Amino acid sequence: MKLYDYELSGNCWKVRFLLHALGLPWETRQMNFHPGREHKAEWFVERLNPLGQLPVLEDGDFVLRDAQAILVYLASRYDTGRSWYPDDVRWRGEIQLWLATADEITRTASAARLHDAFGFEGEIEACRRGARAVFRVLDDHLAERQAAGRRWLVGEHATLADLACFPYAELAPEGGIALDEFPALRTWLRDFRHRPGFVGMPGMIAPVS
Ligand SMILES: N[C@@H](CCC(=O)N[C@@H](CS)C(=O)NCC(=O)O)C(=O)O
Repeated sequence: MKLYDYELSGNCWKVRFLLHALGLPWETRQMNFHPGREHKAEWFVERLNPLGQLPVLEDGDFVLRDAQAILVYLASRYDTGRSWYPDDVRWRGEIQLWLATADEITRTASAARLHDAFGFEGEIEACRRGARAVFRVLDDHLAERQAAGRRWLVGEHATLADLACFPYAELAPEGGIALDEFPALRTWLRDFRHRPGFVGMPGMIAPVS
């Protein structure tokens, strides 16, 4: 398996996390995302992702783009314990909802981070506003769950829903989005960081166990 990867990308991080969690061997093709913009190179766009985005996974001759799609594929194919993407159809429906939410977090919080930390252009205030709106939805949901004694977005244990939403919520302060007004979200982030087997990202302070 080969992952077209960028170390500082939250979407690549979630895929690396699952590859580690499932104990799968893989090789990495480090892409010069910044400043090289290698994800927009002709060879990459023509052969791997017409959208010019990371991550992309190759599993033999199977090529898949989009972090959420890759998570579903890896969990469905390789998670023999059916833990990350449980078979229960209602849970799957709910997980799908949070996978779509993760994309909304990328569109807003990740764009704000790219603006602040990488100097990308963009409507920074609109991105921050959008991120706060989606974090409000997450925080309200998690507050209800926590009041009922549950820690995770869906079901009884961490699933792809949590993994998909985690990275760009964790990295939101790098885009100038403070998380003080989202206490349930911050509790959930802490709980996820402290799960056994947590895999961090370069530059991140390791969780104290
Ligand atoms: N829906 C896609 C979004 C991927 C995405 O936005 N990737 C970023 C890196 S984290 C990227 O390649 N951005 C460059 C661009 O959109 O032009 C996914 O989840 O994989």
